[in-house]
Amino acid sequence: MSKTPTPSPVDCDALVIGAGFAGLYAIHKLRESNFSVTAIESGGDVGGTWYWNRYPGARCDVESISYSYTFDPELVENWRWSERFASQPEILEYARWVADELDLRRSITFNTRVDKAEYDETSSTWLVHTSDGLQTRARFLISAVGCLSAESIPQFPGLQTYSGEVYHTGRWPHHDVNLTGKRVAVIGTGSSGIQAIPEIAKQAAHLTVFQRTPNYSLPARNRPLYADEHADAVKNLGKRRDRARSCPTGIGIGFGLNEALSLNDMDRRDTFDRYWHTGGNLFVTAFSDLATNLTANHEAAEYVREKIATIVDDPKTAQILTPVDYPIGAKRICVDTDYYSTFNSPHVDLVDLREDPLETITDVGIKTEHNEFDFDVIVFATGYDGMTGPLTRMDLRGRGGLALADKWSNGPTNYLGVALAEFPNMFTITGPGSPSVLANVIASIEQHVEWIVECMVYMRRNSFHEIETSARSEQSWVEHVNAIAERTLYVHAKSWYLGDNIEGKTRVFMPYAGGLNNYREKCAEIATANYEGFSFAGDKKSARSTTATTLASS
Ligand code: N01
Repeated sequence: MSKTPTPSPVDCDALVIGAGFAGLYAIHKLRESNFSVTAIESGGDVGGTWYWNRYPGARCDVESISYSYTFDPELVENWRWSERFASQPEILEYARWVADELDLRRSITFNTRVDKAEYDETSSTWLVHTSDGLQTRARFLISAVGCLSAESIPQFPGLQTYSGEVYHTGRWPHHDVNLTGKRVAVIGTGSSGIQAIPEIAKQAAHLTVFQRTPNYSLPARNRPLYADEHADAVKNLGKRRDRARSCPTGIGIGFGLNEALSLNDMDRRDTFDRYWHTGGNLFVTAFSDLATNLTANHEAAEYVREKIATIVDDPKTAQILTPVDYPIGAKRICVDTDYYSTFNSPHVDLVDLREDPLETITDVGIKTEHNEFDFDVIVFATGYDGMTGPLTRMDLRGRGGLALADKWSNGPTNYLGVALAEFPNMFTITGPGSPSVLANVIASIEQHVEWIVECMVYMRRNSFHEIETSARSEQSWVEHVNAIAERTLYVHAKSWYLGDNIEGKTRVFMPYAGGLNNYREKCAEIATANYEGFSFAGDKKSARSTTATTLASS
């Protein structure tokens, strides 16, 4: 990387922001296609979300065999997962191993943040300013910052006065956190809280959980991964990849064929029983219509509500833990090990913030409307400024100095979730508007990286030096994304998918809910049509300027 303040022409073809799973594959694919690449990573190592999320109990809710790269058979063969659902340390180890196997580290600058990146219209390049005081000029800016890397701690009054230990699940310290014998508070009962609470309860002298919205959680039923499962995954990689690519979830398993109400009560219950006992989040795919039909969804929700009532001893606690006012799966479904039963322990209490709202953090703990609590430790499991936060927290500036945060003040306009008007030569891996978090994110990443690099190869072949989408293409795509979301039950809950968890954030459904398979096809069609909806500039002076007017109707 150059150390001159305004280097010219370019220091690298592509600057990749982030060295998590998206960044690692982007580096590899770009190098394989003979593009020079530099990656900037704020963490001290690769792994992204799995580098930062070290809270007790952190674990993936996608099965490890599916939560793996598929682009290289040798990687599949030579890495052996130990459990059905991998723990954070093992996933981090996997990311490190991949980085070493593919010799990726030499392209990455660690412990460095991208503070600002500005598009230089005269040279069609990005000038990227990093926290080490350096500047790098790149033809392409590729964001691989993930959807859930901008942690959020709500600005509770008194937060600064608290004298005890404070942790956020998404920024858990790298040193051992000893909770033994301590009075611990956990605020938040999303996926992170639900995983952390049973583990924290094992250590703490007393644990108090502050819950605003109860969540539906399904048992993981984690277990060792058997040798024959690994062998099968290696042997059938091609078939698995084809299946994953042709289904909405990106894991090769689609929704059940039957509609929930087409079965009688007993058969429907048998099906739910089967999924419940198998474990994992596929419960919400048991029937074809659980994500779209409120009546069908009600049956699944009732089933889980009954389970909560049977697991939790105290009826009042069970009632507080039971979600009643939104459909199952409308917020991201949680997967747990012993979550509900943890509340049967005498040293674990639950505070219902809907009945007893949190008023302030005090110097020694938390004050609610009706109670005061002293704590040695407060754990914020309060989530993230999802999807847009990781991008808007950097000072990204497109044409004419347009700030991304301003462009997105009314929601994240985008084309295909991968490109933005006024931000030429910039690609967003798993950006808002793409399936990302609604599918197996590794499959989403692979599809995006391959599409982006193919597009760059196309540009090189045609001597184009600039690609940009248009406001019309964005509008057409965003309308399409919204229309699909409206047909689902996602819009029936308050969630980070809609930005509800961040004060002042415009409420827009951000991911693409039409399925990774359909999305993949759409992206491929657009590429085949010479990148319909994009315009190019370059030596051949044959820039196309087309719009994606057909998308909304397709
Ligand atoms: O965050 P969340 P998360 N006062 O936003 C509460 C992925 N993930 O870190 O629901 C009081 O889901 C908030 O309450 P409410 C996964 O995609 C995956 O848990 O807004 N409470 C909620 O209970 C997941 O969806 C894995 O009413 C407040 C909690 O904090 C995503 O990350 C593991 C509050 C936040 O829940 C985010 O999960 C972990 C306030 N002011 C995460 N503000 C796996 O793979 C927020 N809350 C398993």
